[in-house]
Amino acid sequence: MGTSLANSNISMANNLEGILNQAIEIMDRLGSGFTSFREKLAALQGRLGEGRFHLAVLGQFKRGKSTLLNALMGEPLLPTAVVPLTAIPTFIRYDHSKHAKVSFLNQQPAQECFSEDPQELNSFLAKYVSEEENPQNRLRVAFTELFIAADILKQGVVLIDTPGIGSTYRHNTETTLNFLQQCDAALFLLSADPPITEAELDFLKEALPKIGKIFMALNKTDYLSAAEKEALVNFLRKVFAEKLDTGLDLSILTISARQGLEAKLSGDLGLWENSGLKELNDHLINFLVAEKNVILKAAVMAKTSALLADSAMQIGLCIQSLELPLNQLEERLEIFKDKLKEAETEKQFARDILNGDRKRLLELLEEQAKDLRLKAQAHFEGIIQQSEDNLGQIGENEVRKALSTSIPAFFEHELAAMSQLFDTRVSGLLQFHQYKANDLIEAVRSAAAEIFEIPYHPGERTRYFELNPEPYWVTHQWDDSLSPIPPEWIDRLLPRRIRENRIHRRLLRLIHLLIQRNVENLRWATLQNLDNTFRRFTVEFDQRLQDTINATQGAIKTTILKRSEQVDKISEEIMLLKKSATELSNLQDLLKS
Ligand SMILES: Nc1nc2c(ncn2[C@@H]2O[C@H](COP(=O)(O)OP(=O)(O)O)[C@@H](O)[C@H]2O)c(=O)[nH]1
Ligand SMILES: [Mg+2]
Repeated sequence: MGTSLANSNISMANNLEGILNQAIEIMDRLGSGFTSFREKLAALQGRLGEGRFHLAVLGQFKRGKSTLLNALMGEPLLPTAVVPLTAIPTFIRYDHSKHAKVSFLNQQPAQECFSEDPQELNSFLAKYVSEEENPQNRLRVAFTELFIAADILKQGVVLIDTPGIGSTYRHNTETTLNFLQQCDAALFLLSADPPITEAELDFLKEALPKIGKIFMALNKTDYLSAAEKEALVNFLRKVFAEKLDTGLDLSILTISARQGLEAKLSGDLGLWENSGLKELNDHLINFLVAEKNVILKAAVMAKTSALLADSAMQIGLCIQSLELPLNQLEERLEIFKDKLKEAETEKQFARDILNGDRKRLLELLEEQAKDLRLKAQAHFEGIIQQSEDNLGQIGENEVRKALSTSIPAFFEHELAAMSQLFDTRVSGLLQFHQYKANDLIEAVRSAAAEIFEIPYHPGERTRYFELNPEPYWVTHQWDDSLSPIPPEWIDRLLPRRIRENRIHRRLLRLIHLLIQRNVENLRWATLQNLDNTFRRFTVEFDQRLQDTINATQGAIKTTILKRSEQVDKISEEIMLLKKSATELSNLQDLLKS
């Protein structure tokens, strides 16, 4: 056995992946007491590999979004030149086997199509996403996915073909906005025909404050001269500067998605560059992904560092347990157990406060639901009133139609407001509880360090708990089942005033029913969300505390068992532990540099 502890024979890696690899190797060597560290380090390794980046492509119908995405993938997989169903996004993800998948709003199982032929996948998707083949989304599609091993997706980029903005239904815009908030960046596509519309400007006004990063590209420049391109870009810049008074980056890439796709299909590098897609691809994607990776790396690094510190402490404990006289060791173990009992009481106390907070949030939810019922009542009664004013009488079917179109818009908006309110409240609360939880865990660790006289490394204090790691598409089905009905025969026989009263009462009952159902939908969804979040938090906290306790107690107990072994075996063990401790501390230094 070598004795030079300082010159560890491991060649030090200088990147995070390398540090993680070596740390895992060290844990492997240390054996059974360190498997939980090994698992966590391996999980971090996995996370580093799959940090996804969500880029949404936005723009009005026919700007060339699907063509552009096809060009970036290098194959005509997405249907183009179709009237799109504006409520359905397509997520494009990396996968070795090329296929498309359709998920539905109801419980119906997802449909998949595996094929190497782009045309086949294209036709499969067209069946679900085009107005022609799936009028008014009769098939109840929620979203579609495309899986392909395209280079651009390799680094974890997820491309999203979004519903066209500025469409007939206002609530689609709302849905898009809610969704965008969780994307990493957006590419807004314009084209010459006409360069920009009111609807697009309105959308941008609302979207800009919500999206972290937005890039502009002018598409279909293949039929423009250089002078025309320049004039258009200048015009757009001027419009943006005037109408969108934000600190918007006004650079606008000029591209031709059609040429880009041609170039990819024929392998014509010159055309690829000319089409502007090379620049878009390289600059936008590489730059953004690099930036995201920096953030992800920082988070993984902080967690790695905390794990290394934890394992170093555990090694210290193992060494102490081998070196201290047995009776002293057992005495200290008893003292530590008392500390753990205190921690258990503290934990219970924290749990009670958490439950109280949860209960108050649920009460708030009930209040919100009550207010929403009243608000909805006023809103929809207003619609009846307006219709009566316009027609001079009650047109039952007109009112039903008006209600049916305004329901999704109204509730989509309320859903966004409600989510925002609860997100803010929940994250504020959990931040506080996170802080308490960290304190408690640190108390256990520092008690262990003190009692067993080992160096104390404070653990990571940043947030462990993360809300919403993936953007989700809001796929609520609002109940607007209001098909026109024939008036009841009896209505016709009644005098006008009585007839109108009957219809009025019928409409009020209908409103009442619809409000009950839709508010209940919303209340239920929020309740589930709250419950899940709190449950996850509690489970995660318990796990961390238990891990900390197990690490400490477990290390000592397993080491005590080893003390019955022969003296030279014990000293070999101590040697291994000390060597590993040095290696870990070197890795720590590397992480910090
Ligand atoms: N000339 C020209 N036409 C394009 C270009 N990109 C898309 N188009 C055409 O514009 C139409 C709409 O494209 P599509 O990708 O379906 O637009 P989307 O509705 O925004 O997804 C199709 O007929 C495309 O062929 C381009 O760069 N140049
Ligand atoms: Mg499209």
